[in-house]
Amino acid sequence: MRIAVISDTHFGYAWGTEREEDSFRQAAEALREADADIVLLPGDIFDSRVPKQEIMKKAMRILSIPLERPGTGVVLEDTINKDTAPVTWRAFTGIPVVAIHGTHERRGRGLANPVHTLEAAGMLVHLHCQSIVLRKGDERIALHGMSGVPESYAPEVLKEWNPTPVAGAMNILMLHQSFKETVYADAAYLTLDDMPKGFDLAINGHIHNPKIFNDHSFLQAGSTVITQLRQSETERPKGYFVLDTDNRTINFYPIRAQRKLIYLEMDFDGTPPAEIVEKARAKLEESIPTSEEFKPLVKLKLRGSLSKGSRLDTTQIRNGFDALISIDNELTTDDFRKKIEELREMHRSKMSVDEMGARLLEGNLKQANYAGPDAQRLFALLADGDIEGAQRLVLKK
Ligand SMILES: [Mn+2]
Repeated sequence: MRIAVISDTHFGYAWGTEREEDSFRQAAEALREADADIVLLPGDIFDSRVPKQEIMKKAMRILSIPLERPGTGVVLEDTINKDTAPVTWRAFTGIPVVAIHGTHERRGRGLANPVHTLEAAGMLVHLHCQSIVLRKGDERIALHGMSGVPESYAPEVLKEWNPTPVAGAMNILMLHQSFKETVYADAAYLTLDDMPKGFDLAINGHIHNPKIFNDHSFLQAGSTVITQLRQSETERPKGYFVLDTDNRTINFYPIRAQRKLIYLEMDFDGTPPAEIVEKARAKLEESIPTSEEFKPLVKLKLRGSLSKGSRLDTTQIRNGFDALISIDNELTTDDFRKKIEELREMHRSKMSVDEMGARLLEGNLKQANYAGPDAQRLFALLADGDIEGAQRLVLKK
């Protein structure tokens, strides 16, 4: 059997912007072209838990694509922990779609999320701590799904669910969580070692860059659309995977109709704004490809410092290019840097908060060429909330 894994489609991402079609177009290509008997959607199908009806309508049209394709003879054999009644529908007329919901769709207990709604419409099978067994000829695939839960609950929910592999079937576990091996450790509670034993493959949504771990036993499915302009997103184009159960291979298929992402970083050191604008525009000029079908996405990160007392207007950098440019202005001015240094120095010398405040006030008054009363006394009055006393002191001068 061939099983397509199409994750984190984020329907409705960037709605109302120039990129509002991206999520739909890219998922549609994957669903139209994936050569598969079953489609798996490991969560974040939608970008929000209560999508607008316009988004719902577009998503339902696109998720009808597999149902309208010629059937491949996959039938439902069994369900575990799940009512069989809703699983007899048109979800099995074409290529069956089996989904879990993710972090972006999760709602409180008792509330319906959009993946529940699609299941009620007969468009897919939704799993949460549930399993179904599908059969094609004499080949059986057991799909076990745990939808996204808050990270800190994940180990407990998984333990309590305690899924058991089905004998005589290939067993696939679907999740939508962070794992210590795949993200910064403090955002994750699960490790790859927490995966229950006896499963042939775990498929995880949630993390947007695709990757295969542990000798093909753990698949990080990635997303079909760019939602964060990170450097890691430039490593591979967006796409989907197809698992072939005959030879146990997992292949990646890039989506053609997608924007190029260009990630640029530039460093400056006390540079005047006019020079930064000129250099940044030259850099964009050489980096942005021309004659792309879709306007490229550009992330430009500016680091270091501006010349003293100056300000940078980033629209002067961005204007006139045929690309969607987002500028991260991390430039500091020397004045600002000096302030930070001062605060650090005060912190190092273990000054009390009062002392630090008085010292800062003194510095600021001096900088403003203020020849008023003693800053220490003024600060003491302000710290006590004696505004009138402070006013009197200032006006006495
Ligand atoms: Mn996601």
